[in-house]
Amino acid sequence: MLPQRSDFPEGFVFGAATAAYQIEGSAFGGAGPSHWDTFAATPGNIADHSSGARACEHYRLWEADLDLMRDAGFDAYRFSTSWARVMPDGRILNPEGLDFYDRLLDGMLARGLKPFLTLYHWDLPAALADRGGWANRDIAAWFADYARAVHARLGDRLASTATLNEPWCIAWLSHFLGHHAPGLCDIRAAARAMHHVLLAHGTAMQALRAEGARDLGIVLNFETAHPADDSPEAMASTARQDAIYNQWFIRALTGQGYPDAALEGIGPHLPAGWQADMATIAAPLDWLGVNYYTRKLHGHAPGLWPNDEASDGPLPKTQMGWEIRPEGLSEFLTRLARDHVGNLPVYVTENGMALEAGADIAEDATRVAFIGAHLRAARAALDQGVNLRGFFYWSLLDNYEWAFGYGPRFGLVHVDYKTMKRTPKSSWHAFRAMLG
Ligand code: PNW
Repeated sequence: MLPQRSDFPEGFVFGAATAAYQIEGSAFGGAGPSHWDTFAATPGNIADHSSGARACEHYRLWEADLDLMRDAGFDAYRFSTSWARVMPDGRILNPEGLDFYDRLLDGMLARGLKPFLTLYHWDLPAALADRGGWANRDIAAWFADYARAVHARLGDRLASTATLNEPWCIAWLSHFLGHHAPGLCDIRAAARAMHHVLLAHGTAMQALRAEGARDLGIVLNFETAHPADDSPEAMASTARQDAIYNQWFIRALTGQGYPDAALEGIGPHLPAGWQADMATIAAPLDWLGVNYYTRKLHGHAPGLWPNDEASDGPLPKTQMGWEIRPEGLSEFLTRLARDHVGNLPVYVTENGMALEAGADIAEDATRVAFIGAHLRAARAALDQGVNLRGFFYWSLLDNYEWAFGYGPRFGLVHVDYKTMKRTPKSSWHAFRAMLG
C-alpha cells in the first residue's frame, strides 16, 4: 500500500524519472553517436549485447508516454536532454535535436507536468570522448557551452535544472571500476574525472546564472556503506567507500573540501592546481537531488588501492542483487541536512526497484511494497525537519539498464521491446490511486 497524498505537505512534488539514452532511441532524429553507443558496440560490455539505439522508441512515442504520467496523476517529470542529440559532435548545435525537447516541454506543460531537466545523464558525444572526455579539463568549458545552448532554447519553460546525474557513476564507475562508458580501469583518468565532473558542474552553474537561470541543482547518488564484519580491514574499507561514494561530491559542492580518506589514494592523481578550482565547484545550489537505492557491505580485497569488494548481504534483494533497506533513505536525508546542506531544498530524484518480467507482466505487488516503504522513509525525514520537496520514482518505463541491457525492469509501465506496447503495472495503478 502507498501512503496518501495528504500524508505529505502541500505542494510536495510527485514525479517519475527517465534518462534520454535509456528511452529515446539514439538512432532516431539525427543524434550523433555518444560514448554509450561505442561502449555498447564493444563485445563483452553489455550483458545482452544490446544498445540504446532503439530503447523504448520514446523519440517517436513521447506523447503516449506523457499521457501515462498525466493519467497517473504525477505533478512532474524528470527527464534528460541528450548532449549528442543537441550537439552531434559535442560542439555544434543541431536545431533538430532541440526541436524534439521543445515539443516535449510543450507536451509536459499541456498535461500539467512540471519539467525537471537533467542536462547530462551519461550520453557524452563520442567526438568529445575521443578527446579524452571527462579526463580532459576542457570538458568544463564544453559542458558549459552545451548547458547555455539548451537553456537559451528551453529555459523559459523549465521548473528545475540539474547539471549532472550521479557524478560518482560518471567518474568512478566509468573510469576506475570500468562498468560504464568509457570502460576504463585507470586511477589517473578516474581521479581527473572525479575532479572535472565537479569543475564542469561549477562552470555550468556560473554560465547559467549569468543568463539568469533559476532553480539550479545537481543529482548525487548515495549508498549506505556498512562493514561486512568487525575486522579493522572491513572498517577501513567501509570508511574509504563512504568517502569516495557518499562524501567526495557533497563535501566539495558545499565548500567542505575533499574527504581525507579518499584523498589519500586519489590525491596524487588529481590534476596539478586542483585546489584553485574548489571555489568554482562550491557555487551555491538552489536544491540537491538524492538518488537512493541500496546499501552495500564492505570487506577487504587486497590489491590496487582501493580494491574493496562489496559482499553479499542478508537483506531481501531486488533483481539487481541490491539489498532493500528503506530506512537508509531517511538516514541519508537527515545526515545530508545535518552535515552538509542544512535547510537547502532536497528532492529524492530517484528511487526504485528492478524485477524480472513475470508471467503476468503487469503484476508487481513487490514494487508497490518497496515504494510504500520508501515513501514512509521520506515521510520520516520530513518529520525530522528535512526540507524535502518531492519524490521521483525511477523509472516511468522499463528501459535500457546500461551494462545490464534490457533484462532488469524498473518501470511502473511494462514495455514490450518487440512491439513497443506499453502496459501499466499495479505500481502505476497504485500511484494513480494515490495521486490521480
Ligand atoms: C542510476 N551503482 O544508476 C541511474 O541514474 C539510472 O540511469 C539507472 O537506471 C538507475 O540508477 C538504476 O540502476 C546507477 O553501481 C547505476 O552503484 C549504478 C550504480 C548506482 C546508480
